[in-house]
Amino acid sequence: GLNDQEWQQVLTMWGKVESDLAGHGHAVLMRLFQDHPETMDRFDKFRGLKTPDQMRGSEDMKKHGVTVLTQLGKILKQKGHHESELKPLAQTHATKHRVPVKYLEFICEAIMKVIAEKHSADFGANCQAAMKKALELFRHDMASKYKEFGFQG
Ligand code: HNN
Repeated sequence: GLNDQEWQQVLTMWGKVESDLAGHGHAVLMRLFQDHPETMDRFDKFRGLKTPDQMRGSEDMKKHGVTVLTQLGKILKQKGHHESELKPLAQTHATKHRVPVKYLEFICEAIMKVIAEKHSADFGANCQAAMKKALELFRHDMASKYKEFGFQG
C-alpha cells in the first residue's frame, strides 16, 4: 500500500485534476483512444468518432471523461479502503462492458501522461511514483474483483 505522505501527494495532485475535470477527462480518453484504438470498441456511443478532430469536438466524450475521472477520484479518496466503490464498478466492467485488465493499464498510462503534460512543474519524481502506486493498487484490486465475478480479464 501507500503511506500517508504518498496518499497526500496523490490527493493534492488530484485536486489539480479536479480544477478542470472535463479537460483532463477528455484528454485522457483522447490519449487512450489514439494510443489504443481497440479500447474504443467497448463503447457503442463513440462508434461514429473516427478522427482526432471528431474526438476533440465530441461533447459526449467530454461528458464520459468526467464520469470516469469522477469515479476514479472517489476511489482514490478512500486511500485504499475502496471496496464499496470498487465492487459495483468491477461488476459492470467485468460482466457487462468486459473491459480487460490490460485496458485498465492503458488508461492508467494515459492518466499519467496527461497529468505530466498539464502539470509538469508539480509532478516530480516522488509525486509520479506515488500516483503510479495508487493507480497500480486500483488496477490490482479491480483485477481481483474481476476474478470474483468470474472474469479473468
Ligand atoms: O458502471 C457503469 O456501467 C456506469 C457507466 C460507467 C462508469 C460510471 C462506465 C462505462 C460504460 C457505460 C457507459 C454508459 O453507459 O454511458 C462503458 C461502456 N465504462 C465503459 C467502458 C469501458 C471502460 Mn468505464 N471506467 N465507466 C464508468 C466509470 C469509470 C471507469 N471504462 C473504463 C475503462 C478503462 C474502459 C475501457 C476503455 C473505466 C475506468 C478506468 C473508470 C475509472 C474508475
